Amino acid sequence: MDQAADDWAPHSAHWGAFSARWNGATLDVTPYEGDPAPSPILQNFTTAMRHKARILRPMVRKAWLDRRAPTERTFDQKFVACPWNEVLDLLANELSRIRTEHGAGAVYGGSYGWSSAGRFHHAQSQVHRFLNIAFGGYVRSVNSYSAGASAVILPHIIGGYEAVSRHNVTWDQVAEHTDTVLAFGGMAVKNSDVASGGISRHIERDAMQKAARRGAIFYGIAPLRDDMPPEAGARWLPIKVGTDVALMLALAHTLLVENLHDHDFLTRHCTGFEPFERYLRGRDDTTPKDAAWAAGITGIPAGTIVDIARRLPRGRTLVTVSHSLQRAQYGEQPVWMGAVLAAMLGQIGLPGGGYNYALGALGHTGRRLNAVPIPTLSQGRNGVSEHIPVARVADMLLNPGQRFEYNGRSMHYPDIKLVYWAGGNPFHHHQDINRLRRAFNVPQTIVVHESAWTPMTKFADIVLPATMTLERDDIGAAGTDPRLIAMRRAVDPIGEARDDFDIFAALSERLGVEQAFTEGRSSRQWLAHLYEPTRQALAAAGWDAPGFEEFWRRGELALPSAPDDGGFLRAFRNDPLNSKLPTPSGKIEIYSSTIAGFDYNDCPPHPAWLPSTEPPTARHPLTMIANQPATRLHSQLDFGAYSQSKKIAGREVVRLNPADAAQRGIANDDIVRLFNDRGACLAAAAVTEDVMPGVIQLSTGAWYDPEQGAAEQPLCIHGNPNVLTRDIGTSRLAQGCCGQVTVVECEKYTGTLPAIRAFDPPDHG
Ligand code: PGD
Repeated sequence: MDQAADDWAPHSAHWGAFSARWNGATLDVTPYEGDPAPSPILQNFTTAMRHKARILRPMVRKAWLDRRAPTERTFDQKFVACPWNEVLDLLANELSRIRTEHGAGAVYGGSYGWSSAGRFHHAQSQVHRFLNIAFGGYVRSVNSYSAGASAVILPHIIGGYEAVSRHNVTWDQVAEHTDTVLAFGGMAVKNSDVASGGISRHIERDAMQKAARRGAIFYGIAPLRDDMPPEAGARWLPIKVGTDVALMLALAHTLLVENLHDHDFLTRHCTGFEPFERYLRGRDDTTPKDAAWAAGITGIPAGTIVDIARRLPRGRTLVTVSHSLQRAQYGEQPVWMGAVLAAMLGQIGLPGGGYNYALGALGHTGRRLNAVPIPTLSQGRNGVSEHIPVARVADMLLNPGQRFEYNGRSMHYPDIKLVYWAGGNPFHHHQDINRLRRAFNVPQTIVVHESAWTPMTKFADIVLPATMTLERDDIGAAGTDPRLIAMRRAVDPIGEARDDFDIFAALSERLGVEQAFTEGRSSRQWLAHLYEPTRQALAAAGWDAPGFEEFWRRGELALPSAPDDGGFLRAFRNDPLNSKLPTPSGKIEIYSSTIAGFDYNDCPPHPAWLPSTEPPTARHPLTMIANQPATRLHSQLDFGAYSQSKKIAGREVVRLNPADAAQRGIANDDIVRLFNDRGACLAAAAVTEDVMPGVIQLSTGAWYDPEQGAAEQPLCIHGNPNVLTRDIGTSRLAQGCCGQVTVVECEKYTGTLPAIRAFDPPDHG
C-alpha cells in the first residue's frame, strides 16, 4: 500500500479531507475538491513532516533510567536514546512491576486527546485497547474537555448530548426556516471547521448566508465580534463574559410578563415551570430577573433585551448555546437555561427552531447522520471500575484517596503510580499548568507516545516516537460525514517512528498477550476488517458496497445519509406520550427533582444566575477568553507553516480592545506580559475593535515554553493561556473544565525577549 512518490494520496484530518504529495522536502496539500470552504489549517502539514520538533528515536529520561534521587521532573531534563528492543523490554518490565506491586488500578490510562482522524490508528482507542487486553484495565476518564458540563446536565433535563447536539436542527433547516437565531457564545466557523474523524464539506458559511439573504437575523451574543462569520451578517451583542444566563433569564422574564410564552407547550412537554416562574418573578429573593436587572449584569441595554424578547415569538426562533459557555464555572447553567428559554417559546422540535445545544461548535453538528455505521476499533473490557471526570486529572494525582462529588455520587481519587498517554497533550489542554506540573511529578513513571516533542513528552520518562497520520494507511470517517476516506500513506515514517498499533503489538508480545491484542491481524488486515461492517450495511440497504480493495483503489466511498427528521425532539414534540424524552419525567425538566436530591448549591434544581467566584478586580481587571485557535487544531502542528505564519515575533497573538490597549500604552505587535496569581505568559498584541472593552483573547495551543531556570511559576515565553486558567470543576454536578475564562492583568513587556525553545528537541547528549 506504499504510495508512489509522484502520486497524490487521498487523506483526511479532523479539519478536512485532502490530497497530499511528498515533493522530497515538503508536502503539497490540496483540499478535497468537493469542499466548498476548506480550512486553511490544512496548510500546517506542508512543513511539518520533517520538522525538528519530530521525535526520531525512542528516548528515556536519564534520571528515571538511573533511578537516582532526586528525580523531580522538569522541562529541561536530559534524555538518552534507546534502541526499540531495549525500550520495549524496559517498558514491559515496568508495566509488569506496577501491576504486580500495585495492580491495574494504579495506572491512569485516561489519556485524553484528539490525536489523528484515522479510525484504526486512533491513539486513544489503541492505548485503551492495549491496557484493557494486556493489563486488565486502567483508571479511565469520562466526558471531555469540550463538553464537560453539558454532557452531564443535558441527560437530566432534555436528553443525551450526542442526540441534542448532533441529531436535531440541521443547517439545511436553518437556511430554509429560521427567522431568528440567538447564538449564545456565537457560532465561530473556526470551530465548525473541525470534526473528529474528518469532514469533507464545510457548509456553515453557506447555510448562514442563505438564511441571512432570506431575512433571518442572527444575534451574535459574545464578547468577540468574529464569533459569528461575516456571512451571517450578525447583529453583535457584546456581552460581559459569563453573564449569558442573566440575559436568558431577562428574555424569559419579558416573555412571561408580556404573556408571550407558550403555555400549552410548557404544560404538555415540560415539568417544573412553577418553581422556576417564582424565581423568575423574584417571589422568594425579591429580585425579578427582568431586563433592567440583566442590563446591570450583562452590559446590554434593557430596551434591547425587551425588543429582542418581543421578536422571538413572532417567527421561527432557534436558541443555540456554544461549548465555550459551559467551559466555565457553573457552566451547567447556560446549557440548561438555553433549553428553558426555548421551551418557553414552544418551538422545540420544529424545523429550524427550538434548541440546539452546540450547533456550529463542531463540524458534526447541523448535519444528517449517516445511515450506515462507520469503522470503529473495539477497546475491549476494562477490569477497573474507578474513573474520574476527565478534567480532574491534577486533583487525582495530587490527592490520592480524597473524596469528591460527581453527578450525585461520592467518589474517591485512586492512587496512581504510572501514567500512560498517547494522542494528547495535557500541557496544552489542562488548566493551571503550574499546578499540573506538580501533579505530574507524583507518579513513578510517565509513558508517552507522540510524533513531536510536545511539552508532555519533555516531562515524561519514556517517550516512544509515533508516526504521523500521513506516514501510515488508515480510514477516515465520522458518523456525520457522508464520505469514507481511504487515508493513504504519503510519506515514509520519520526516523525510527512506529505506528501506535505496532508499538502496542510489540509490548503485548512481551507481556504474552500478542494474539489477544492483534487478533492475528496486521494493520492492513485490520483496515479491511473494520471496513467490513460498513460494507455489509451498505450492501444490505442496496447501496454501492465495493470490497475493501476496490474502496482503497477508489480512495473514497459515498455513504448514505439518514433523513433530516429533527431527531428525538421532533418525535417528542409530535407525540409526547409515546415518544417520551429520556429524562426521569419523560419531559423537559425545568425543575429537576434528581438534581434537587443532590443538594448542590453550585448546581441548583432549576437554572439560575450564579456569578463567577473570580470576578475581575483592580489587580486583575481584564477577563481573558482562552478559546479554540483559528490557526491549528488545539496544539496540533503548532510548528506548522500556517500556525507559525500568524505569530508575531514567534509569540502567540493576544487581542485586546483599543481602550484597554491605550490605558496600558500597548500598540500593535508589542510584546506583552499577561499575569495573575497562578502564572504569567508573554504574547504579541493585536489591538482591535472586534474584542469588547475589558476583555482580552488569547487562544489555546501555543506550546508551553517555560523560561529556563525559573522556579515555581515560570513565565511561559510563547503564550499558552493555560498558565493562567483555573483548575476547578464547573460544579459538583459535572466537574467539567473551566478553561475558557479567567481574569488577568496585561502590561507591556520591556525585558529582553527570550528565544522560543518550544519546538527544540530536549538535550539527549
Ligand atoms: P491536541 O493538541 O489535539 O490537544 O486537547 P488535546 O490534548 O486533544 O493534542 C493531540 C496530540 O496528539 C498532539 O500533540 C498530536 O501530536 C498527537 N497525535 C496526533 N496523532 C497521533 C498519533 O497517531 N499517535 C500519537 N501517539 N499521537 C498523536 C484538546 C482539549 O483542550 C479540548 S478537546 C478542548 S475542547 C479544551 N479546550 C480548551 C479551551 O477552550 N480553553 C482552555 N484554556 N483549555 C482548553 N483545553 C482543552
